[in-house]
Parts: sequence; structure tokens; C-alpha cells
Amino acid sequence: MNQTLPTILLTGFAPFAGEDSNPSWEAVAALDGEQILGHRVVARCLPVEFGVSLQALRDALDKTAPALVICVGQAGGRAQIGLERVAINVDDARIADNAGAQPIDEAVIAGGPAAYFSSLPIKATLAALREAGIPAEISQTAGTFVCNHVFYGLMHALRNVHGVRGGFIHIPYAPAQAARHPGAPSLPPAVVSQALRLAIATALTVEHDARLAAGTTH
Ligand code: PCA
Repeated sequence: MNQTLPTILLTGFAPFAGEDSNPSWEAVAALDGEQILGHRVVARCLPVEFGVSLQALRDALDKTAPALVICVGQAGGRAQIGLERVAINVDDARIADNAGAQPIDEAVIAGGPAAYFSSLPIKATLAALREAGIPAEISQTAGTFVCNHVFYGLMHALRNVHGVRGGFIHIPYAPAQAARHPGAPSLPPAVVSQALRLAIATALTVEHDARLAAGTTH
């Protein structure tokens, strides 16, 4: 029965930058196999490596033919769930990735457009998360590291795929990580998982995004 349900592809990332876990994968893995509004969630963990991460995402897209794709990554230091608005065609790494690569001012996709917008209803999702008591914001940049790389590659892969929405959500540290970065804000993985359920439900049910000021500080 499960096999016949349309798929939602959720991705998280492996740990990076000296961390021993990545809350994006914890939150996403907790939803693997869950059914939401007649869809089945498939969770995949992507490596924090330029190039290889995008290949892994493309393989997952090919294998699962999802009806909706949400990629999730850790943004240590941020205090809220960040609904990313835009992916840019730039790799510009402040630190080396997990394979030691540190591209500077390179294109994600040579000859690709400067940017792609998320096709998730980010404003309606913002409203749904706040309504549920989960701190969230619209983020105007996913950075220029592996998360933006994957986000851009996702939107490029979906550019001609009709009816399949995709986007990226950044999340704060988990509490255990924040304990090692004194003063850094955090959200428990269970709260993040609930935020992802709401983001999925909103993307599946809200056709036209809400009109509401971003009200963001980022
Ligand atoms: N966060 C990084 C890459 C992997 C992750 O979880 C980023 O924001 O680019």
C-alpha cells in the first residue's frame, strides 16, 4: 500500500565543522516513512561536500520521483526556523567542506541563472509555524556554502518539472550543540520535526502563497 503513495523527499545533512551530529538529519530522519496527507515521507542524508551532495540529491530525485522536496540544513547561530527565499549561483566557502574542498566565487551550475526562488509557500508556512508556537522567519539568504549549493541545484533540477515544489529550510543548533557554543540559540529536534510536518502540510494544501510582510532581520 505504502508504495503507491506519492513521495515527499526530505533531506538532511551529515555533521560538519567539527560537530558530532547535524540536527537537520535528526529532524528529517524522525519523519522517514511517516504519512502526511496521503503522501509518504522518504528521508535522505546528504554529505557536506560540494558536488557530491548535489549528485546524491539528483540520485534521490531520480529514485523517488517526489511530489514535493524540502532540503534541510543546520545554520548554527540562528535562533529560528529559516524559510529560505532564494538560492544563488555561487559557491564561496568560508570553511572547507567535509572532503577538504573550499571553492571561492565559483558557479554552482556554470551558465545557470543568477538565482532561483523557492517554490514553497514560505509566507503561508511562516504563518502556520508561528500559529503553532514555533519561532520562524523568512531568510533572504541560504549563504554560499553547501546548503545553498544543494538548494540551487534542487531548484535547477526542478525548473522544468511541473507541479513539484521544492525549497530549503535552515534550522538552529540542537540544544546539545548549543551547550558547546555558549550563548548560541537552539531548538529541540522534535520541534523541528513538527515544523517540517507543518511545512509539508502547507506546501501540499496552499496553492497561492499568503501575502504577509517577511518581517525578518536576516
Ligand atoms: N549546513 C551547512 C551545510 C550543511 C548544513 O547542515 C550550510 O548552511 O551550508
